[in-house]
Amino acid sequence: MKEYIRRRKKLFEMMDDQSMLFVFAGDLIKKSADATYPFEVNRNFYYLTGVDEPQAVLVLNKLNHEHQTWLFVRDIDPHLEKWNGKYMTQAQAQAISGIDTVYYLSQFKGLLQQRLTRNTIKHVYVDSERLSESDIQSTGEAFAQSLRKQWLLPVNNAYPLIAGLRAIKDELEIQKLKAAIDITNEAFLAMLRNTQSGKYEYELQAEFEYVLKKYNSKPAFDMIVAAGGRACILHYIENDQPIEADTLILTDVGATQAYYCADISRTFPSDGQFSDEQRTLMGVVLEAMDKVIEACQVGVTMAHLNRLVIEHYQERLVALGFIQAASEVRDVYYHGVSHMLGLDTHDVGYLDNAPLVAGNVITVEPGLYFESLNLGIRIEDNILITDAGPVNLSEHIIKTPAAIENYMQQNKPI
Ligand SMILES: [Mn+2]
Repeated sequence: MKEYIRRRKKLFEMMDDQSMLFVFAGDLIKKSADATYPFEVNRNFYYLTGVDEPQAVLVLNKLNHEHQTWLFVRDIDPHLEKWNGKYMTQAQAQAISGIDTVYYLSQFKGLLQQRLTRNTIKHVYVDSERLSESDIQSTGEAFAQSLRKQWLLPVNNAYPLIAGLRAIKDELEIQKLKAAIDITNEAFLAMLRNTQSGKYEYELQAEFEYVLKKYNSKPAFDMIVAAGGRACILHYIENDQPIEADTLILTDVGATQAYYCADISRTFPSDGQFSDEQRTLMGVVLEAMDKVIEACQVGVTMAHLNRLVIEHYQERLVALGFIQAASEVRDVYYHGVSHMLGLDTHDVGYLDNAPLVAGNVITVEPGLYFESLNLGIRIEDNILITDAGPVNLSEHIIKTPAAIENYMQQNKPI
């Protein structure tokens, strides 16, 4: 709760005086007939409140340099509660978010009108990431429009301000990320123990998801279990093919903890043993990885990190004879090496060519994809940037051929 208060305070400090800022939790989305998709809270809203409740609205008021915070939650509907479960009460919302003034949504329009007619508000910020689809306004853009038209107010986008804050993780966020990574590790090992050629890719997926469910965790994204040449498709998520003998299996997986996402890739052999060629290429990727992680220092850009991978591949792959010319690297490595990580797997807050700062958490995920050799390798760790250098949050998840072979030999499927 203290963290949410601290985050809102930082946001207040970025707002102009005589302004209001709106962030919407978002709403349930219809699936079919009377079914909806599971609710996914706007992560900006969650970041600022800790509240995970459809239709809720956060309003920051900055008036004469004073900070006033409002939170709106759904009016209790005893009939719908019998069907869909209890709504969050004002007291619960208060306890989670640390916001003293919690209203019901039915009071939203009246309070807004009251405040705006006093003519003291000069600026409005609206988070355009996800605006409410509820009956406050038919769409969020309509809400912003009505503020412009009806009240002649300049409306700024709050999204970049919040994204900027989210880019720098606080202690609680690091804890959640570590917890997500630990669950991912356990679930990854469950996959390893159950790996055998002849099985289907989705059988490994089932092992992974079973462990997540035991922790009441959810996958951070559609997981990838790609054996053989299918690993060359970067976002292969069908996972529906049988695993061939003596092939590599590329897995790109992540658990969540309170919405914080792990994003881990590991590559391992279908029958517990790497071939010489597979081992050599694994080595090339792991060397790239070490170079990049070492370079994860304050002030460095992601573009620079990616150049390190490409230069390493140019040198090593030519020397080893896997490619003839340095220019061919782009045929076997065709994605970036890093992205931000946090409440979203591809997290917000990184501006192109911006230098990394302390508190950023990024992935390091070099890969190599040789369709001609029927294999793809990706290895991915999650790195915290600090003033004292990189901290590899997923260092304990085994990744070298020796460690993986050892584990698989000692934990063969029954
Ligand atoms: Mn990733």
